[in-house]
Amino acid sequence: MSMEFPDGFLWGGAVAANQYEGAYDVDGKGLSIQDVLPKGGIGAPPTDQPTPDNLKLGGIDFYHRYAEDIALFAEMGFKIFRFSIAWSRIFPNGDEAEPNEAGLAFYDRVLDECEKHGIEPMITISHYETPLHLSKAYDGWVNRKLIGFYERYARTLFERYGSRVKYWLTFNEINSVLHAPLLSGGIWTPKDQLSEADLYQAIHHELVASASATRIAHEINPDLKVGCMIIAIPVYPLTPDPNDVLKVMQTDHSNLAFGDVHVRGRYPGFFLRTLREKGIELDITDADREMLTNTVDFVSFSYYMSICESASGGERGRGNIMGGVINPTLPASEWGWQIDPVGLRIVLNQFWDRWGKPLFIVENGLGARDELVEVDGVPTVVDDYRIAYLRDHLIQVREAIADGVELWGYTWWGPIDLVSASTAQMSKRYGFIYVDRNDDGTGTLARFRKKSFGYYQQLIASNGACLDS
Ligand code: BGP
Repeated sequence: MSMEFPDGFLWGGAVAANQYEGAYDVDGKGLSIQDVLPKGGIGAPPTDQPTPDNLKLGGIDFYHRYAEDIALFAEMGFKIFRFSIAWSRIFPNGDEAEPNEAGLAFYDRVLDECEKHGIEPMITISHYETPLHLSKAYDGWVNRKLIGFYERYARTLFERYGSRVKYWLTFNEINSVLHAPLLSGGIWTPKDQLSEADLYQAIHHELVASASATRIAHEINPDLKVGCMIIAIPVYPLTPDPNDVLKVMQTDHSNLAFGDVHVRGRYPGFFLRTLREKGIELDITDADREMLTNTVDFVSFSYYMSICESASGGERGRGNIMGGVINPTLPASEWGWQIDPVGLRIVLNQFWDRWGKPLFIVENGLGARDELVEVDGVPTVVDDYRIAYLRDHLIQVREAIADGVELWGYTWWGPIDLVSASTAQMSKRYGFIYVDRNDDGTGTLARFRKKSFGYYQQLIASNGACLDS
């Protein structure tokens, strides 16, 4: 059965400032937490200063090559381009009263290029790049003051770009703070020393800030569409044992709580139970409660994999931020992320059934090693594996649309190769565009179209119809 993607479906790609802009200290930019991660990966403790082995400092130099790169996105036919703003370009320390004009001007130039090519922008306000000063001096989102700094930053962006940018995301993968407190919550206290009370307080502050940004956006321009952004990860029981199913429900709850608050404007009962059982009394003011009622216009999410859960343990996967028990029925990428196209249809239905809000897939993709070869004298990558991944997932997306899910668009993660968030490698590539940069930092930064470039171009041009050919 073939079912169409809706007219106006927003096809495109997604990136994050800290993984591709480079120019980490240019035009008044302050340091972000990303700049001091050793080698740029997550897991190891941060260092005092940026070190040259951190590939994120140079990224793929989008800061200077944005016009060329956006032209390549336009050649693929992008309708939308999701990018994040580096908070520390706008407020270098995060707690200044006035923004850095040179930083704001850079994103004006990016938006000019998008407009030139008729590409709709989507901005992530905070994507794993808390200004370092906010992290070190305030312990990031543990501190209530972060709400005010974030509000000032968000207001600055809405006022400056609100007439040109309709789609906004408040925090990238907000539920990841449970697993990666520094990356996601800018929390400087090492994870093993962080109390659960402080972690949950930080979560509360982020949720209030997210709702506040939604309120400010709508006040400045009621047509703006503000969404939350969560990691979508279907959880399957390892066996039909009801205890495994219960474990699935509990894991689901800890992920879905974030969407629940954004959509319903209050904490779900199961979340309050968790706090009670942990003996945590959150500092929630009446004004906070009121603020949370500013709910989102849509729900966006990243989707890379599913996991299993079991009440009696089981072998846990490696490489993904959420952990989870390995599913014996699924293949995995070289980095251990289990590939599950049907899972995408399942979460689309789950979210639509649960929240009844329009959905947006803002990340999906395959990290793989690529080999640059010459075909007819032109350097390229024959990435049939990436094409298969894309096609298999979009077939399931189309099924979900046929199931009745309202879906606004799909942005592939990393349409141009960039530095991996979790491992800081260049060699974990997602792009339709190859970038000549290696894990040791060498390379010319030249861009080459991969085979998947042409495939995505056809997909967009046919509004998904070429999935059948
Ligand atoms: C998501 C992040 C992205 C991104 C992607 C792929 O969790 O929002 O920033 O990088 O995962 O992950 P990685 O780069 O680690 O392969």
